Amino acid sequence: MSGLYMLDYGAGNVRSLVNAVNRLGYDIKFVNQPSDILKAEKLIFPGVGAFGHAMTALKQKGYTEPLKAYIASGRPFMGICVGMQTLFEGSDESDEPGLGVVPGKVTLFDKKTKAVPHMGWNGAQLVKEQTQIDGQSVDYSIKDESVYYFVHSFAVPYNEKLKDWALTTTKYGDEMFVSAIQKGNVLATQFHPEKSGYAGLRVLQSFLKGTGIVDDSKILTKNPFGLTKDRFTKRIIACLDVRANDTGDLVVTKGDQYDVREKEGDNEVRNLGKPVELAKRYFEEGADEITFLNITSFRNCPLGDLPMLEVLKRTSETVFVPLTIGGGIRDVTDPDGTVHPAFEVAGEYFRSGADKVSIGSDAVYAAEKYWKQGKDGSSAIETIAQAYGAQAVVISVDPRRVYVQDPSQTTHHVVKTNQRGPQGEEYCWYQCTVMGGREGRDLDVRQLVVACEALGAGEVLLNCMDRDGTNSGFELDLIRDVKAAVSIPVIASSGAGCVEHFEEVFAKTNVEAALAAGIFHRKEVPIQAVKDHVLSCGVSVRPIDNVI
Ligand code: 1PR
Repeated sequence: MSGLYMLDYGAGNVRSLVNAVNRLGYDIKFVNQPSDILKAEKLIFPGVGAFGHAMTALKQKGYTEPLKAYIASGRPFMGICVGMQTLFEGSDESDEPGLGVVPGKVTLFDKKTKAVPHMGWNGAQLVKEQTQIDGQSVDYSIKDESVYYFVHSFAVPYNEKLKDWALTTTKYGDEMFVSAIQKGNVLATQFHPEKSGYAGLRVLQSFLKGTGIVDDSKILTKNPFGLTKDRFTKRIIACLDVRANDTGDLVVTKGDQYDVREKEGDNEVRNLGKPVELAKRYFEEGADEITFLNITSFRNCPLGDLPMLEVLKRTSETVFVPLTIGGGIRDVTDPDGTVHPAFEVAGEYFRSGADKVSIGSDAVYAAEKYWKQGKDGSSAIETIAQAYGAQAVVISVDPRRVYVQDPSQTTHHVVKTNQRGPQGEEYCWYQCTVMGGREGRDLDVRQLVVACEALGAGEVLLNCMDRDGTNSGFELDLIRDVKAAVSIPVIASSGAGCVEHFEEVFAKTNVEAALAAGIFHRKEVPIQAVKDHVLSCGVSVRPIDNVI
């Protein structure tokens, strides 16, 4: 197919979609000017970031009218995420009007009843059925038994007026929203097919292979009430700490309480494999997300030479679940003195295939500043979230316990801990560190996460230095405390040693995801075993799927 085009307005990770389309055996061209839209035979619009930003960008590039004309012409159109939302009349996220192709307005999820953004894997209940098969199948290979990757804070609540448009509905906590629409030549999904593993690739393939046009007269609609269940799953994440070893090769390493050198022999950096290969293996084995942490990012490196850019580019060719990159997301100065703001650094990563960036040290500095002087819009968290959306900004927390005999001995937020201190202390506060744990700061984790949520972060990756690499289980006191302090999703990290630790963290805290490194790298516990075990304990997880 020579007329397949993608409408990109430069707001994020479209590389993954291009890679997914290529993986399915198709070439796709970018729309570079308004006339390209009118030339297209099939058009995909993957919106990323904020609704207002998307609509303004369409307007500035002169795409709005050609896009409406294209859709009205009856040629196949597929919108993804914000690319679906822009089809509506407007959004609570912005005063900019939408394209108005579909009636209704996009609204914000209720944060009081659940973590927002809705970030993770959830079902898509089909509410349309075809009475007769010919040409394009109405369901575009979306299956009731599959789950798909969502990441959004705004959605379109289902109502009767959308009956003709709603293809699937999804329940998140107490709210039911339209998760895919379809009518005639228009298909759009709130979820990301290019990030939804093989289940998502099948949806994309169905659009690419088929006519992209459905005869609406042959469709039966179903009432979604009672049919749509909340099938939001807990995520299992594989984390790859990456650095150069002593001979300069980029390797996946893993520390014990952040010390990544072998304890015996030549004290080499522990080498547990190659980043791109390991990421691919974890994707095939069922990881719901992959996180790369560049753990020596505090060393200066020119922006263009960042070794992780290449790792991401290659990984995103074969891995179709969300990719997070951390380490060095801050203002960077090249040897020639050129300063690249964190926002630009993050942009490079998004264009290379990252879906989220994770900010460690810089988040601590931003929180310290926030508590002194409030928000001024200049932090990396704020600037990146503003352009790419809160869901693209994770904060990576590297805390360690500081024991006190009595809460009155510190001004910091104290937790009664199950892990008594060396002098039998029953209390501790969790101290934030920077530069991979090398420096402790006068800031506790609660101060950090509250400030970062206020600045616009969309997720917390919660490590614990005392647990890292110990295989002794997750730091439950810390996790519960952070969950109680924020409404954004939290990933529990550090200490996983066996499948029961995942059962425990999901049973005893309400975290959205659990991450592990060492046990996966050393092949001690397969991802499948983790999923099988927690599923047998009643925890919903994404089924492992490895064929298109
Ligand atoms: O400060 O924004 O440049 O980010 C640096 C990033 O690198 C931070 O996210 C920080 O956590 C990470 N980092 C720095 N030094 C180390 C180190 O290990 N020496 N790794 C490091 C942190 C911890 C986890 C680990 C879990 C699970 N690694 O990510 O994967 O603890 O491990 P386990 O399952 O084996 O227990 P910036």
